Amino acid sequence: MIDLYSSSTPNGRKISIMLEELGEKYNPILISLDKKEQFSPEFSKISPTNKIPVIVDKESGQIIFESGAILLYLAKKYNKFLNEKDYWNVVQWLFFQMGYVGPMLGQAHQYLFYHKGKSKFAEEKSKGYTNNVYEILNTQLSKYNYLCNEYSIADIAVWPWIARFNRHQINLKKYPNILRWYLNISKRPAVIKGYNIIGDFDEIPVP
Ligand SMILES: N[C@@H](CCC(=O)N[C@@H](CS)C(=O)NCC(=O)O)C(=O)O
Repeated sequence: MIDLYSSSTPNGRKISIMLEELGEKYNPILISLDKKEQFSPEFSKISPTNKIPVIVDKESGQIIFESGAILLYLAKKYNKFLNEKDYWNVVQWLFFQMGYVGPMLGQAHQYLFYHKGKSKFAEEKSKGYTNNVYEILNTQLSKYNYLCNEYSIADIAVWPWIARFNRHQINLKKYPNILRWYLNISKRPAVIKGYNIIGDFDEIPVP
């Protein structure tokens, strides 16, 4: 049994979607970011960064924070969504998500959505990075159905971020390859279920 400490955010949803895809039993535990529960002394013991998501694998005793590391751990443990022949391809796109997609789109949430109008400079910069993220993904998805041939942890890492396209001021119809990929993944039963496991209920956005 795995305990999943999480919330209804893109990084949190990656892991509930992965666990649903694996069909493994797990115990979802809400860490309310609104109530600042990420800073509680108990949660700090398993999350040195005071961020969700975190898993505790009761079977192995392993505790892991950082969603990319959690996805890798689960993929290795259950031998799924990280095909040996595409291993490094998947890992590089996973790292691209962790190092660029997440940070840049996370900033877009701040500058283009929550705090719009506060800094023209930050908004312009953020729009530039956001468009760049979408361009890169659209080009990659013009070559493959999924980011790396088959559905993998790279797709599971990126998809919940693209589900926030409205916050990025992005018209997904302008990125036809991302649109096809997004709608295709949106139909997966594990994605539909994993999207709303913990925290606020939210419809999967339809472009
Ligand atoms: N790189 C980390 C980022 C985790 C992260 O930023 N989590 C956010 C929610 S998506 C969080 O816990 N924020 C609370 C805070 O910053 O106080 C990961 O991918 O796990």
